Amino acid sequence: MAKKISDLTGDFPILDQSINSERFAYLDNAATAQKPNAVVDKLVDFYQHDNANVHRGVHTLAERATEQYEAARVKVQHFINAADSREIIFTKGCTDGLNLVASTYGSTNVHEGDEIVISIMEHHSNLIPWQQLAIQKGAKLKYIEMTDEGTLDMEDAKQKITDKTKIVAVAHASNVMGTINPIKELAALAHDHGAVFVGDGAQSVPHMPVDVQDLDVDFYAFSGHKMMGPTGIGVLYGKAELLRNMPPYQYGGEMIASVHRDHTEFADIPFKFEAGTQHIAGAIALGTAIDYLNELGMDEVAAREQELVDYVLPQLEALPYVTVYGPQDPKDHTGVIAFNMDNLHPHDVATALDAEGVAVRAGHHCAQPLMEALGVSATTRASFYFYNTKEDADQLIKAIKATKEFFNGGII
Ligand code: C6P
Repeated sequence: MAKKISDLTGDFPILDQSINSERFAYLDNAATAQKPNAVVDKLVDFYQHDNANVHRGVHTLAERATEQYEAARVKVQHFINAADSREIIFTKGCTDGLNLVASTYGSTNVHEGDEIVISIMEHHSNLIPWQQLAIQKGAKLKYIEMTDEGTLDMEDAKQKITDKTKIVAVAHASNVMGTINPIKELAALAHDHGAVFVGDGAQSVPHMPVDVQDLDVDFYAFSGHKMMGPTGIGVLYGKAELLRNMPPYQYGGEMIASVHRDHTEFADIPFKFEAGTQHIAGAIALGTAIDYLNELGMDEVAAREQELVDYVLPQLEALPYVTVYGPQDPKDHTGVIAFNMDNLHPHDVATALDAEGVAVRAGHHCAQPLMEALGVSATTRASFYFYNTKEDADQLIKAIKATKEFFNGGII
């Protein structure tokens, strides 16, 4: 039977505690999501009953572990609607997946004088690999700027993506402003110019239905831990034809067909890109997180977050001493909201909110060029997931007002 968002009672014991003697509102989901019991239990169950290395043994546990690991790959395939499970590569996380593409596809297809196009709102994980590749190859790195509204400037994208472009790499959703980017349009633009499109799905896959075939992205990376899976496991989706033509990322066990004294034949995809023992339990537990999300339904998950943003964003925008960055219209937003309070450093704000039981993140959010474009050095960021409630939103607003009052000597 499908699970209802209104009935998650007991699934997330971590949320059910007081912090600093206050009710706990966990609003740091963009950094990492909390894990339901089902995911934690799966990890324990695997290690207690089925633990073995995969693809290597013929004994019963090895077969059980392999079966579950490969079943997890198929779950991921269906979750993002990839055409083939061999297009799903297990990685350490989103960062690892993006580095994989830059150092394999990138290093063989980008040459001197070529161009790589990213956006100004990229997380460093989807920026530095391309920046370093451009430096190594003598290629040019170009940035698509954003509008005053905090959305991607598509007119600028049309100018920046040209026949010189080899790779376009953009986040599906910003980890700072919550902006949802039109990556289907960007992928089409890239293809019109013979370039490939790399999507950073770290802040989208956990929060909305994603269909990689419909988006027609060539590569798409995301992390398990932001969608309730364990840390240390992630996914890189790549179109089979591209993956097959790429050199391996790392060399070692598991990724070979045969090894000789002077040469090696590599395994077919996905194994060619999974050298060494992988995070087997992590992949299996990520499969459990996907089961959980499927039971809720990704449309429901997205609708719930929309409901929360509809509720909280106008309240934040109405506070005269608060500046919200990014789209003003809740419908252009994921559950990620960045803001600053007048004359207060975001770290002080986050510390004050913590004292009120509200967990948020403060800093540059690994997006320093974006901070520069916004004209700030840091922001406070509240990020919601489907298990958050209107009470959490109320507590955030109340805590912001209390912080203002505290730093203003009692005057709001
Ligand atoms: N953003 C945040 O608090 P890893 O660390 O590999 O799981 O994910 C990297 C990453 C890549 N792209 C985007 C858009 C991201 O948001 C992140 C991770 C976290 O915003 C940690 S810095």
